[in-house]
Amino acid sequence: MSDNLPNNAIGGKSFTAVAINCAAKAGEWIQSKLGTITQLDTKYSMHDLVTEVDKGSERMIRNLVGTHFPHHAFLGEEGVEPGPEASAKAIRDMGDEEYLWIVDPVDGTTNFVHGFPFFSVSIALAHRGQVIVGVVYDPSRDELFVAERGKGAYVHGRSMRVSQELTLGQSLIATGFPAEQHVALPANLKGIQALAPKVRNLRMGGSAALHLAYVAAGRLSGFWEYNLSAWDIAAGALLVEEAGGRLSDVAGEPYHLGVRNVAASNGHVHDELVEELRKASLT
Ligand code: 2AM
Ligand code: CA
Repeated sequence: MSDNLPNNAIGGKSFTAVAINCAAKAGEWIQSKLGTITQLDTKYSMHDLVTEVDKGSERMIRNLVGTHFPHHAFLGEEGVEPGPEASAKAIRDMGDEEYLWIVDPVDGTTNFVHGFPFFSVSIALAHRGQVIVGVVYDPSRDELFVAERGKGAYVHGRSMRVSQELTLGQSLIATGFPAEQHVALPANLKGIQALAPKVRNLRMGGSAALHLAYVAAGRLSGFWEYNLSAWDIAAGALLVEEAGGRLSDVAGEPYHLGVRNVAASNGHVHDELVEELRKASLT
């Protein structure tokens, strides 16, 4: 964070401290609700699930952020109409706010509903379109990933660095199945077909934010996914950058809050990853 940004507000808590507090509180609460889901609603499609826990977690984070920073803007997944057009419009409308909190209260809702322990709370703070704080919390493993622009990335206080693999052949790469079936799913399947024989192996964990945190932590060499929203990516994007990795859209163009098709890596394998995705898209 640059020195001319006001770092404190009510109660003297820094942006990062509030983000950590929100993620930890919400994460602890969603973990306590694991296995209790009785009512399941679908949003955009049968693949797009939402529960009372998503909504409750977002409410909790919104209230806490609002207490400390009442003049900051807030963009949460559950506050936006379902579907890719509405989420793209939301970030177009709000992306330039002076301070914008970008929140996914449960990233990996499908996993949460099924009790598959790979979901997270993702909280980012952007200053005029640039992410300055990113926190991803995995309550199943009690792992808190934190990055502040210019100050590095940390998991439970330990500095994180991306992995060292130099080629796709040495790489463990993750992706995700997009819910949108007409454009994004076929595009992703082409990418999977192209990359599967070229990488050490592929993983599809089901939480984009956590996959990005794993790239930052050096547990994955890279990650790509189509049709994500700002709240899936923003916090993890800063984690990857501050851990020394690279982030772009799948065509290799620089990351910004409006990017929906994302590629992230340890940097070394980035060009190769993007090139394979580009070639696959032409098939
Ligand atoms: P979510 O659980 O917050 O919806 C899984 O591949 C990743 O895609 C998750 O991060 C998931 O986030 C995200 N995702 C984006 N759009 C989705 C949708 N319509 N349905 C399910 N997952 C979606
Ligand atoms: Ca979500």
